[in-house]
Amino acid sequence: RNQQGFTVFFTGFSGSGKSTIANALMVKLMEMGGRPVTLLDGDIVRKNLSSELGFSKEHRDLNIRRIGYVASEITKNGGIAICAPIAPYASTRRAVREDVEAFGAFIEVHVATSIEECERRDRKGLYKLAREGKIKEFTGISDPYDVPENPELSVETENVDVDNCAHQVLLKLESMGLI
Ligand code: GGZ
Repeated sequence: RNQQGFTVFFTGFSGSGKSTIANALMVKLMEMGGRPVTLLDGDIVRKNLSSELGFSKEHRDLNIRRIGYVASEITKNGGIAICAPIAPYASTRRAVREDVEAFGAFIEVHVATSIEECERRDRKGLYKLAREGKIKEFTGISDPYDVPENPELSVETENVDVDNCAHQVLLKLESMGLI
């Protein structure tokens, strides 16, 4: 039985469904028992680890590197880390991958829900504020997002429900021999 630690790293727009899928995945992995599961969700990390940071490239990179450091420690100790930040920069995602792969597996999951759909949903009203210029540097509206080129998995929540997305991640982990 494989006891190697690993990190599942979700990336995608605000409102793409990252947190919801990450939570569903966490529940499924916890139900399986065995290794401890730690969720590093975007807004929770920003509240607890990165409260002084904004959304410039420098600050986003710092935020993501902190998440990567914590995930790599969890992975090193044989645990499961689930991360769900936007992580818009490919180079930063690559750096985190390298940090984690020193100790275990890294599974990048692109939550590829389109910006049009995220803006249409606008669950928190942030896209409206971004369009009005009341939030600056908003990812997908006035700030860049590098589309992942070689993620281990790509899912979307326009035509597929959250539970199905989480199940796809489980299948990928199984095929990689991690669970
Ligand atoms: C993007 C922003 C911004 C800007 C505030 N751009 O839906 P949310 O609200 O809960 O998710 C978004 C969250 C993004 O934080 P992350 O730590 O995931 O971003 S990054 O990985 O780039 O560091 C959104 C909210 O914070 N938010 N301002 N300008 N999202």
